[in-house]
Amino acid sequence: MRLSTYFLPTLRENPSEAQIVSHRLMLRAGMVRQASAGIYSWLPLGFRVLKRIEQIVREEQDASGAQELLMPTIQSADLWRESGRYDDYGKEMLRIVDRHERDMLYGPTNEELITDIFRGASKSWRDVPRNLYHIQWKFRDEVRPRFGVMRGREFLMKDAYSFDLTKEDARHSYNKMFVAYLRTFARMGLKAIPMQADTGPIGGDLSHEFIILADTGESQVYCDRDAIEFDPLAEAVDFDDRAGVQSIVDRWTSVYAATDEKHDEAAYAAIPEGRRVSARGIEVGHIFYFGSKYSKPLGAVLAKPDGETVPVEMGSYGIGVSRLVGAIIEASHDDRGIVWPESVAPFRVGLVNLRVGDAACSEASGKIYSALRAAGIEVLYDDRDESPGAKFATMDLIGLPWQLVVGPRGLAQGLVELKERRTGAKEDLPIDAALARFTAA
Ligand code: 5CA
Repeated sequence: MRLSTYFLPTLRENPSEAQIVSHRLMLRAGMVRQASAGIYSWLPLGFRVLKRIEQIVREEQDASGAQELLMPTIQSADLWRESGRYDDYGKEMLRIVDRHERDMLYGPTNEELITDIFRGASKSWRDVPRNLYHIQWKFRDEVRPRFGVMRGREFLMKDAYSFDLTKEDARHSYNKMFVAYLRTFARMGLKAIPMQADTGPIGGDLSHEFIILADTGESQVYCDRDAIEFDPLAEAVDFDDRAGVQSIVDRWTSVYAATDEKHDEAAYAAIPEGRRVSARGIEVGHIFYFGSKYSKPLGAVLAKPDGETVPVEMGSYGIGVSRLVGAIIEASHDDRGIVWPESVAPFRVGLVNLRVGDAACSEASGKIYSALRAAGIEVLYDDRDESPGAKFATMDLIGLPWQLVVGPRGLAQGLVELKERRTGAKEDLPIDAALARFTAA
């Protein structure tokens, strides 16, 4: 992509409405634009990041055995009347009346709709286990939408729903999501800690929030420092191995970690003092086991092998896909801007032509640009006629992992500069060697 033609409305000044760094940087880097309170348009740069995050979420859901489908954003109120949540959900639900005076709503979550889909198609123990998920926009009319995409009214969520015959099977489904979540967040460069949590309007009695520690987080959380040290990607996971999956969950849950609502002072005090962490946290995912809370009222039952029918055992599992964009920035930025982990970066390389009027610089830059593109490397080429200072500032602000700088002085010796955004480390390299850093297998 050539920056001269790219829609990247960056801002020099800090927007006054943004209170936290991720919101400031997302606005300054031209990633999003507010459409109305808590509702955002995703501009090209932000949309790229959102798609990359979504793809990691999808890959890990699929690897765990979940199956993707797509449910609508608009739902009928009747289903929510069946479960009893239509009145309970209160003002957070956006209620809509269609032209035939039918009550509709913009989905804040999908337990009812997925249970309706399942009950129509599944009748016996042979039809489970299933885990169905989608990645779809939600609407919650939050009283105080704030912090940009972190607490929006419209936001993108991955929500999965598991269906099982027995409590033990349902527990395995829960455990699989638990482990898939650990892997998902680790792949984004985040340290997300599973913490015992309250279940709120979703319900149930077993629940974990996945929390990343950040000063700007909205939740107060407590944990043992050991919880921060595990590496979920250190070993491969066989999701069909019940005992293996359970042992991973056990390892995490044996270490104290809880949100404010579930905090246990005595258990916390028992942690050696040097390992106690009391911090602010951002909730990036939340998983629930709620048994038959929805299947009972909605009549989603399964016939057991002996013919007896029982309500299906369910859990639901959410990830805040759009919130993650902000959360990753909270976890990874510096004074000059965003520092994207490679796995979610909107482009891998920023190519900077320092002197656009110079024939040699433009020719060399053009060649590098073509070579990178031919190798399938995503590159944003700054071919604008701007000062070097402005170009460096833009690249640092938008935070691409690598910058390749082509200037007249280096080029006279056949060299370009490769800079790593995270460390600031710079290296002068012959063009071929610089290209080989990205194209070598
Ligand atoms: N049905 C369940 C699980 S699928 C559910 O809705 N869970 S939730 O309410 O905890 O939401 C799941 C995730 O969505 C949260 O962990 C959070 O990361 C994200 N989320 C929730 N509310 C917002 C919001 N207002 N703005 C951005 N992300 C949000």
